[in-house]
This record gives sequence, structure tokens and C-alpha cells, in this order.
Amino acid sequence: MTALQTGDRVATDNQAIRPGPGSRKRTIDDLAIFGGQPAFADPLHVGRPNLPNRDRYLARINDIFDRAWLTNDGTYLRQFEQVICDVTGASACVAVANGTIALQLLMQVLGLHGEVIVPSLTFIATAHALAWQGISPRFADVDLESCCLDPDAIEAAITPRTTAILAVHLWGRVCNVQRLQEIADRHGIELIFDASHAFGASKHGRMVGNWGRAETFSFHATKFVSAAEGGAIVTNDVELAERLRLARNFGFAARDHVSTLGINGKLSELHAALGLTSLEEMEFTIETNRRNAFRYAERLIDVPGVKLLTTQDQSRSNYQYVVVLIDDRVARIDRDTLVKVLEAENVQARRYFSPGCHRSAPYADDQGTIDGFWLPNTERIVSSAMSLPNGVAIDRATVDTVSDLVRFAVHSAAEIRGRMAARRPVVLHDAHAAGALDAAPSVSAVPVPG
Ligand code: T4K
Repeated sequence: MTALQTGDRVATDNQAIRPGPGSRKRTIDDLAIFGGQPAFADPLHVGRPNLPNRDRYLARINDIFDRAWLTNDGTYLRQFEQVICDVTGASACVAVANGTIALQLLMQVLGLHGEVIVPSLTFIATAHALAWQGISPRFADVDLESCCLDPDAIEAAITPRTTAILAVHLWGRVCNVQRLQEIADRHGIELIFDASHAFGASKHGRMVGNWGRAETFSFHATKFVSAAEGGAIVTNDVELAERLRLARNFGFAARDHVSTLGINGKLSELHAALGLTSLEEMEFTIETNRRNAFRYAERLIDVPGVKLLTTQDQSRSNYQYVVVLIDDRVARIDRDTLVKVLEAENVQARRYFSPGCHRSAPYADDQGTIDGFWLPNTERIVSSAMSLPNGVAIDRATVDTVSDLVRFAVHSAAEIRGRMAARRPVVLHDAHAAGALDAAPSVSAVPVPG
């Protein structure tokens, strides 16, 4: 079968999710949370897979069956790795079973130990991968512009036990890579990136996959390019890639010859074939995501207290994550109430990533209480960020309906609060007003949970 280009589009199994008759809201009684008809009959998930062409995938599955080769360095795995190298321009790609094992393998092979500096504002897997390796995550704050690790916060967090910085290109926003590299070089520590959200993204014309010692990707079902489960480590250090390949396969250097500590981190042929088919449609998916993201921006621009995170300067995004920050002092409705209103309408908006890792088990106690440090920017974003649906099943009519729901909820904030208060007390989240966000920032390492 001839490989398609990454921009080709051949067919779709992605049924558009269209708004229903319940989408027009005139009074708050029309809101589903108060008994009205939901705007969408089917759930509109953040994370709904972008299904690639079924026929092309099934043709590959037939081929896999014909050749009776299901895993272990198969043909599709190698093709998948090659296309990832082509997209990123990096010299080597080691595809693995998921994004979490990608991080763990990388840490293992680099011999990281002690403490690693990491943002708390990330999916929990970033911190868990460290802890699972016996490394203490040392949470540092992010900057409000990029939402990624703040280089100034890193300097303050480095101790004699620090062996690396693990930065995250959150929501596909690229970190301040130059300054992070300068800091890592000055302190003689490793710099690696969790690029799970940033496949296909670039900054100053340089693709994600080419910074630090290595970068990891996730190709989970919810990612815009997906292998159902899958991940990869991408690097320009070919010797490191060879060691990762050994570690991915129990350390086998040859049949019956184990040369190093290894694990099973392999990606099956069925997953690689799905990933490859998904990669063929990535440009189409990015373009759809981009169009939707710009439409959201247009429709939400004048909604008070609702700020959509826009693309960074000199960057190209994959536009998978449409993130809005709700300033409850202006919107007069807090993020969590807004999420509830949308959920009732079948818009499954997500509070990515709340609570921050530093407030989750096992890094905090049962109440989410943490000892000895405070991350003001992280707290601010965590309490206000909401991700809205995007992807190839979303079109302009859907974006408009979701945006109109947000607008309606903000304009009806007082009435909604009143109605909810009549049912049970609702406390408007107002950490800002309480001055809590101005508390003195500091950082400390979280010991590895026993
Ligand atoms: N680092 C970062 C920064 C990450 O964001 C992630 C993963 C990782 C590392 C680890 O990579 P992996 O080991 O996962 O490859 C989801 C994903 O499970 C997770 O992969 C992803 N990040 C994270 C951001 O989102 P959840 O717990 O929020 O949602 P989940 O998996 O239940 O799916 C979200 C929604 O998507 C569901 O409510 C329904 C919809 N959905 C999901 C699946 C799986 C579908 O419609 N169809 C589906 O097949 O974690």
C-alpha cells in the first residue's frame, strides 16, 4: 500500500455532533441544569478520538494477519517511527506502549535519580512517572503567559539532589526552551520534555522533538494523533535511542542475550498501524482544530471574564486543546459552576488539570493539603482553566452553540447563582479576593511516596 501524505484525507467515520432543538436558550429555565432540554443529544467529549480512515486501517490489519507478526519491532512499528521522524525532523524515534512508559524509559536510561524539577500544572502521569522511578518530583511554578515552567522558578528549586528538569509543553504551548537549556547547562543537569500535547507543534520554525536531550509524546485515544494507546521518545542522540530500544524490549541485545535492565514497553503492530493511519490525516486534523479554535476565539472575544488562550508568537500549534480561563471576579460565575452548566447540556468541558499534581495523592494528603510550598500561578490557572471540545467531529455550528452557552451562562450569572443558592449554598470561588494567591511563593520537593 502506498503511504498517504500527512495532509491527505480520504474518508471519515467521525459523525459531526450537531446541536439539537434544546440549544436555543432564552431564559435560565431553558438551561438543562434547571430542567430544560440539553443542547446536545449526545455527549460532546473533550478527548473524543479523531478516527482515521477505517478502510485503510482494516487493510493494514488484514496485512498484519496475513503476515502473522503482531508485535516486537514489526513493519508497522518501524513505519510509524519513520513518519514521526519525518514530521519532527529528529534523527531517532523509539515508539512505545504509551506516553507514561515513554517518560519512565527515558528517565531509567538517563539514570535520573534524586529530585527532578517538574511543573505541577500537568496531567498526573508526568509526576507519577517520576515517582514510579523512585525520583522526587520537585514542583515549580509556571509563568502565566506560556503556562509552562517558569525559568525563574526553576533556579530557586535546584538543589544538590537535582538531576534533571522535566518540562511540559502544556496544551501544545511550547516552553521557553532556550532559557531552560541555559539553566540545565549551567547546572550540569539533564533537560527533557514531556511533549504529550505538542506533537506537530513548532516554535521559531523548529519542531517539537528537537529540544533538550529527548522529548516524549503520547498517542493515547484522546490525542489528536492516536494509536488508541501509544507513545514515543524522540531524540537527536542516536546512541541514547539505541539504549532506549534495548530497554523497551527487556534489555535483549540479541536472542537469549540480555545486556541491560529492561521492561516491556513495546507498541503492538495493531496500535502502530492505527497510529500510522492517524498520522496520514494529521494535517487535516490540525487544520480542522485550527479553524474551530479561531471560531471559538471570535465568538468568545467579548464575553466578560472569559479569556481564550491564543497561539504563542512565532509558534505553530496543533490546536487540540481549546482552553479558556474564567476570571470569576469579572464573569461573576466560577469555572466549576460553568462546567456543571455545560455538562448538563452534554458539553463535557474538562477542568484540565485540576487539582494540580501537588494537591493530588500521593503528593498531598487526603484533603489536598500540601506542606511547605505554594505555586501562585499554578493555583490561578488550575482554578480557572476549562477545556472545550475540539476535533474533527466538531464543526462551526457546534462551536457556535458551545460558545453561545458560555455567553448565556455569563450573562445570566446572577440568576444562575441565585437559583443554585436556593437549592444549596454555592460559594463563588474567590481565592483572588481572599488574597490567597498573593501568599509567599516557595517550592519544595515531594518525597517519593513509600
Ligand atoms: N503527560 C501528559 C502531559 C499527558 O497529558 C498524558 C496523558 C501523559 C503524559 C501520559 O500519556 P499516556 O500514558 O496516557 O499515553 C486523558 C488521557 O487518558 C490521557 O492520555 C491524557 N494525557 C489526558 C490529558 O487525558 P482523562 O482521565 O482526562 O480522560 P479519559 O482518558 O477518560 O478520556 C477523556 C474523555 O474522552 C472521556 O471522558 C470520553 C472521551 N473518550 C475517551 C476515550 C478513551 C472517547 O470518547 N473515546 C475514547 O476512546 O485522561
